Amino acid sequence: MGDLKLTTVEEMEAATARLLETGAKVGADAWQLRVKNQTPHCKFGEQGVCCRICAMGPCRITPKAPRGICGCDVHGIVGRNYLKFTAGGAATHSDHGREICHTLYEAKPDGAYKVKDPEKLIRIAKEWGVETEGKDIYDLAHEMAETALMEYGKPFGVQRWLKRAPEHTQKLWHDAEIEPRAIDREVATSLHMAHMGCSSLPEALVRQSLRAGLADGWGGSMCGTEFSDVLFGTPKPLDTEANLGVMNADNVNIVVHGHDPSLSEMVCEYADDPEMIAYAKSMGAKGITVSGVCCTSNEVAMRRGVPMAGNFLQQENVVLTGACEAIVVDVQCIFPALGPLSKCFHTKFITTSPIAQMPDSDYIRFDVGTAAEKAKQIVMTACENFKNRKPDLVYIPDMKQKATVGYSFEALVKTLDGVTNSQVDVTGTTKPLIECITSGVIRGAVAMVGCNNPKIRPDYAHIELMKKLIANDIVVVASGCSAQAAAKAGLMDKAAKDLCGAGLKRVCELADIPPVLHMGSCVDISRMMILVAELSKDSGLNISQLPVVGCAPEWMSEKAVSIGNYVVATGIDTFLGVDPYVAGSSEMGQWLTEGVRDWVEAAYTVETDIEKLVDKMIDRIEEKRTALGI
Ligand code: XCC
Ligand code: SF4
Repeated sequence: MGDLKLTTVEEMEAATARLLETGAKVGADAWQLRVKNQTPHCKFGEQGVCCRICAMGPCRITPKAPRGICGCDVHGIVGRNYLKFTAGGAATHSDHGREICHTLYEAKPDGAYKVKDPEKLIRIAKEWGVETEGKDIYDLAHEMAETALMEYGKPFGVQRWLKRAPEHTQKLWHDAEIEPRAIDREVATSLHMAHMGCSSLPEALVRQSLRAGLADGWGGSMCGTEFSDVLFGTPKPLDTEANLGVMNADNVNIVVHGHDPSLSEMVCEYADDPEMIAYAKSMGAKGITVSGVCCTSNEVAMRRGVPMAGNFLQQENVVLTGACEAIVVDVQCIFPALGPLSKCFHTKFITTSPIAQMPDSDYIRFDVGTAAEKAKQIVMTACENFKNRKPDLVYIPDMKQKATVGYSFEALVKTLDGVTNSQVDVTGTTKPLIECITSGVIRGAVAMVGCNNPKIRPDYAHIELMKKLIANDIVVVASGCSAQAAAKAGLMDKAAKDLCGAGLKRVCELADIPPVLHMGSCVDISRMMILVAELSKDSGLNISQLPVVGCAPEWMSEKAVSIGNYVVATGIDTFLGVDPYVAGSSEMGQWLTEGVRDWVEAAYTVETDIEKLVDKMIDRIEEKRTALGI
C-alpha cells in the first residue's frame, strides 16, 4: 500500500476555480454566482417564521406582529413548517423505495431486472412470515414486492420493519405513539396536521415529525435498500476511485446522477456491452467511462465499483469539464441549472423520470418495461455526441483518490469477523465490533451523512470532522454526499489508517478496512439503523447507551431532516451543522434539542461552528462511555 496524500479542500477549490473559468468563457451560470444573488437570505424564511399555508397570509411573525391572522403564534408556524419539511423528505425517500418495489415486482428470469441476491430475498420473506418452501424465486419476489407495496397504504397496524428494532426501542415508539403506520399515511397525516386550522402545538408537531421520519427510515428507505440489494446484489467491499479525475478525456463520458439504481444499473450494464464499446470507438472515442454524482453514484459504486465523479455541489463541475457527453438523471438533488449549463457545452442533459422533468433537457422516459432499450438508446446518444465535443473547452482536473467501498451491514459483519480475541463463536454478529468498543480500542462510531450546502464551505466540514474523529479512534460510517466527500479526499483509501489513533489504526490493519466506511446512499442510512439495532441486541445495551452519534454537518434537503428525525427517534444523538429553520421558535428548539429525549432517549444538537461540533460529538461519545463504565 502506497503512502497516502490526501486531496485537500483547497486543491478541490482550485480545480473548481479553473472550471469556472471555462464556464465564464462560454457564459455559463454557476451556483457560486447564484448564491451571491440570493445573499442575504430572507430572515423570516431562515428562521421559519413565515406562514403561507392559507390565502389570508402570508403571515410573518415579528415583535410587533406576534400572531398570524388566524392567531397562530410563532411556535405553531415554525412547528408546522418543520413537519412539512419532514414530510417532504419522508415522501421522497419512501417513493423511491416504492419504485424499487415496483421494479422487483416486474423482475423476470429473462428480463432486464433479475433477482441477484435470492438468499437475501428468502431471508426477508422468512422474517415477514411469508412461505418460501418450494416456491419459485420469481414468484416469491413478486409476492414480497406486493407485500412491501401494501406497507405503503395498509389500513391497520404498524410498519413490518419495526420488528427489526430492539424490543426496548419498539416499546419507546409505542409509548410515545410514534410507531409509523402505513408509510403514505404518515406523510398524509403530516400534511393534514400542518393544514390551516389543525395542529399548532409544537409537542404534537414534533411527535408527528418523528413518526413521519420513522416511516421513512424504518419503512420506505428500508424497502429501498433491502429490495435494491435483492435486485442488484448486496454490496461487498470493492475498489473504486473518486473525484473529477475519474472522467477520461479519451472516452465517451456518461455521468449518472440522481438516486434510483433502476436507471443507473441499466446504463452501466449497456456501457459495458462490447457492442456499445465498439460503437463508441466508431465515433472516435477509445471507450466508455461511466461515473456518478450524488446517491445514484453511491449505488453503482457500492455494487459495481463505478467511480464517483463527485457529490452534490460538484454536479455542475462535471459539465464544466467540457468532456461530458451525457449527464443522465433520474430523481432528486438534480440542479435545474444543468439544462441551461449543458446548452453552453455539447453535453446532453437527459432526464428520464416523469417525477423529475426539467426545461432544456432531452426527456427519454425510462420505465421498467422498456429499461433495456431506453438504456441502450441513452448510451448510443452519448456515443454519438462524442464528435460534438469542443476540444478547446476540455479540462478534466487531474484529481482522484482510491476508495474501498461496499460496506453493507452484511459485508461489515463479515469483514469484522476476523477482528476478535473472543473464545466464543461470534461469527455473523456485531460482537467483534462491540469488543473493540468496550475495550476502548475504538472509542465509538459516528454516522456521517448528508449533503453539501453553500452555507458551509463545501466538503470542508465533512472532511475535517472525519479526520478529527478517526484521529481520536472513532470509526466513521458514511453515506450520501458525505461518503463522497470522504472518498474524494482519500479517507476511504485503506492507507488512511495512518491518520487514525493507534487503536483504530490497528483495527483497520487487522480487518483490512479504511477508517471511513462507505455504507451507501441516503436511503441506505437504513443500513446504519440495522447496524445499531444489532449492536444493541448483541451487547444487551439500549441503542441510546451505545457510544454512537449521527452527524449531518452540511445538509440541505428535506430528506435530510426526515433522516435526522428517524435517527434521533432511533435513540441516536444527532448533530447538525445547519439549522433546520427552527431558530425562530424557542419552544421548537427546546423540543428538538431536549424535549424529545424523554420519548426516544436522544435529541438534536445544532452547532454551526464546525470545530465545536466535532468536539461536542467526541464529548458525547466519551460521556456515553463513562456512563457505561468503559
Ligand atoms: Fe442529495 Fe442523496 Fe443530500 Fe447528496 S446527500 S445532496 S439529499 S444526494 Ni442524500
Ligand atoms: Fe397566516 Fe394563519 Fe393563514 Fe398561516 S394559517 S397564513 S398564520 S392566517
